[in-house]
Amino acid sequence: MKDYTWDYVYDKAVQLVHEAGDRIRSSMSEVRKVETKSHVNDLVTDMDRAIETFFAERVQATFPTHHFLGEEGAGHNLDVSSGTLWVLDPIDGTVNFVHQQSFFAISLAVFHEGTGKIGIVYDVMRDEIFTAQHGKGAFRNNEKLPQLKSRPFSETILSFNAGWILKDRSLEQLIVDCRGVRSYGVAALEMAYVACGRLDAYLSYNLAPWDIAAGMIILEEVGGRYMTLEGEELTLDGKTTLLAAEHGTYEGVLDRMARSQTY
Ligand code: 2AM
Ligand code: CA
Ligand code: CA
Ligand code: CA
Repeated sequence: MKDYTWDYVYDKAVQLVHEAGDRIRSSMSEVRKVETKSHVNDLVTDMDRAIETFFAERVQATFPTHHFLGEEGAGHNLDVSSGTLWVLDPIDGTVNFVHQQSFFAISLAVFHEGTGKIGIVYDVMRDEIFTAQHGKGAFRNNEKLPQLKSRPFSETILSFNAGWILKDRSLEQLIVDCRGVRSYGVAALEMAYVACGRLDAYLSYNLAPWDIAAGMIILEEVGGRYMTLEGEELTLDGKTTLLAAEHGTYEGVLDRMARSQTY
């Protein structure tokens, strides 16, 4: 078994993400094969699968002892807490990829014995990359991101899927009290946006490990918080709700949700 420094693994991971991004950009004009998965709005394309295969093969060739988990089928029974595990969402925001040809991301995380070591979220069409290495800070296009600062709730921008308002009335007070609500439909990038201060909080109800793994590692490095909406720790062993936010906004969101009436 070979030992690698984390700087080496990080450089390789960033290189693979850029290479995958180039592949996607250079075939944007090709017609995609689009299929549905769990329901009509849950899409997958041949590109999602091709990018996952690209990563799986390259990781296996470069780091034969590492494990690999991807949304489109690779290693779904793997455990985050043992060994070194790469967690990939080849295209986060597939609906945006198909309908808008923009606002989608590659999300890649590397865990070692349960600790998040590397997080990368790459906005392919904007060529904007968010990266973090455990204990070494988070970066946007290689520029270090500052620690998050609180702002009055009346000045916050929140992000969540509009459809959830129909299911959870406790979101109403948030909409009344914040400055604005956005809905991007790309969870990994929305977490990165919280980390760089473009958003103050991101809420979601149904996310998988590959949606949130990289964003968690990036947020950690700027002092952001992430928990389930029920206030429990994220475990990365299945579908979860999520509240990712700057500390002050985090409390502000939970207070308002607790005070509001729910069906
Ligand atoms: P995806 O594009 O990789 O599927 C908005 O839909 C966000 O929620 C996206 O980040 C999307 O990731 C994620 N998501 C998780 N589960 C989903 C599902 N079953 N259907 C659609 N989006 C899902
Ligand atoms: Ca998907
Ligand atoms: Ca996703
Ligand atoms: Ca995906």
